Amino acid sequence: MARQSIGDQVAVILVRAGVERVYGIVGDSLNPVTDAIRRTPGIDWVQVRHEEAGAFAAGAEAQITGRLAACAGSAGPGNLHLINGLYDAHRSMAPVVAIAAHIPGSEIGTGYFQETHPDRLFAECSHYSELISSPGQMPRVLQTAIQHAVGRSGVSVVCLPGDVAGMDAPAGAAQLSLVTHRPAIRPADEKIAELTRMIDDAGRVTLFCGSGTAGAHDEVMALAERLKAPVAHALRGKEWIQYDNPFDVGMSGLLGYGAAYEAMHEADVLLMLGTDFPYNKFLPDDVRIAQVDVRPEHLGRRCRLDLAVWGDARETLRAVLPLVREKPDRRFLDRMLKRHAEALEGAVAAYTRGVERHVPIHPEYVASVLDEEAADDAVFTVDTGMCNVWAARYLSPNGRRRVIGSFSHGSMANALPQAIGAQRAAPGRQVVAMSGDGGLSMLMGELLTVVGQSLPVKIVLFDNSSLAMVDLEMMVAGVPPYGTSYPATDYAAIARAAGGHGLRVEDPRDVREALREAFRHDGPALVDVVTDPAALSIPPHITGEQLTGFALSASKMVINGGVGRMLQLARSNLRNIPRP
Ligand SMILES: Cc1ncc(C[n+]2csc(CCOP(=O)(O)OP(=O)(O)O)c2C)c(N)n1
Ligand SMILES: [Mg+2]
Repeated sequence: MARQSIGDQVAVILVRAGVERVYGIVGDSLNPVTDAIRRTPGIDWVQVRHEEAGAFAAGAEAQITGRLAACAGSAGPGNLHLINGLYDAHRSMAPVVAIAAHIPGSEIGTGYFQETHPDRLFAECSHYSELISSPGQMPRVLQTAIQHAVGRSGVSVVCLPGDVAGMDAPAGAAQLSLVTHRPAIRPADEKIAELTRMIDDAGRVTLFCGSGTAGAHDEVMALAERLKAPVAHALRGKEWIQYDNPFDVGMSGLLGYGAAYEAMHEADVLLMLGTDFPYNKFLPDDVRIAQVDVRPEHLGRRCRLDLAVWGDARETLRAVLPLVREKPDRRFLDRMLKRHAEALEGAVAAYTRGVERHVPIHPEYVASVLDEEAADDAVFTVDTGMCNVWAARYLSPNGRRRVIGSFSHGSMANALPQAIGAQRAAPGRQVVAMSGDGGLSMLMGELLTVVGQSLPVKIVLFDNSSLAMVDLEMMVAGVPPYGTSYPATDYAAIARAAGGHGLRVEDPRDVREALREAFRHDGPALVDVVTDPAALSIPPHITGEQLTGFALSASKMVINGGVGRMLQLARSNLRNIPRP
């Protein structure tokens, strides 16, 4: 057999782990790895303009496919740039392995050119971060990294000095058996029995669902039907739970809407399913709570629990469903469904009047038209900032669409690089980046990646010439907006100059046709919609005490706004309530 270097072995093992591409930027310490990728069938190099974008892209790919994805950076600054994207992937529980190339092993600890300590640097945003200092550590360290990323759903980092990457690998060592999928976790029988008892003993039960209910739509609906339970969700649960849901009472949290808060507070038992929802101010403290999570370390870290259940949401519900007694009384559910519909009617009446004529263009109008025009299986990537609000309120999930954002890490500039990863992973799918102008300009070099690689990503830019989310925070905190505005910029012209299709929209009557044109266009397109920076109404009853500190998260206030097509769903659910 021909000589295999450590770099070759990295490429071969990544292929065996199901990795099809590595996002990054080359550099001398990384050359043995990139050269191996060039020569190894089944794996490609995807060149980006900023390593952070490569990490975001890998995280998005993993979230779309559910499989391991990879990124890489060269020694020192090259891999340092990965860090923010890796944080995001890690906190989104996306399995990603990062190859952080390192200075020559003999120079570590001498203050050498580009020296950092990547194994330390990445410790906080990974399950596993190790330095390979001798060829004998391969392939076990890479295998361990892969299995941490896959098994614990998150990031692993392998720090590989360039000289070691070029050394001969132990013969035949790449022939190893790898774990590439996580098994289902079913709680112990005693826990299932306890959960069943707790539910049976309760009059009113509400379910609160997070991203851990991915793939459990049927089971959640079956349990809600059996218990006549309102079903609330967190932002990350929305795409899995809100559609085809006769029990929907909306979303909890800062961007929440509907009757989620009431349903969770007026229940006897709250069942939290696969959610690590961070804002404990929105959780009740006088209701019995059971929490089901695949990560035991998540259990009870947001609120006091009466029952902690370690397991997958789907497996747990499958085990509990045949055991729990049916509850015939649907009065609580019906009351919450009515409350929900009323709340949505109120929001629509207050916020969407005349938006189709409003200049500057109302962002909520753009989001509602986007929801109508986008494909039924579109992937939306959503920038942190006001786009989160528009996506939460206006994108209608259907079980086939996906919505990816930086929902746990909360980083700006995620949408465009995540769109690159989503489009690479799903070349035939419509991928739409909902970008803020602050977010887009932060990693704007990736426009060149999209154009250069002819990725047909559609960027819908909410161009309000401001960091509007922060404007809002300052307003709520009672301080004057400062450092939040940008000069008007024609991003459509920039997109055209980069070689893409660029459309600038200033008249609301042109929004729909511009989106249609972008979707018809067989290649990358940017629709630069000039939107109103002051689009949000602060609820009038915000008071002094609620406005201190990190005001929005410290209060139970939700940001008000329209609610898109959710109103129709709520109205049709009301029609399902049996007449007395
Ligand atoms: C990397 C990073 N820097 C700063 C912030 C703080 N921050 C949160 S949202 C936001 C404004 C985003 O502006 P833009 O992308 O234009 O969206 P808008 O809110 O205006 O719609 C800022 C500065 C952050 N979350 N991430
Ligand atoms: Mg903005």
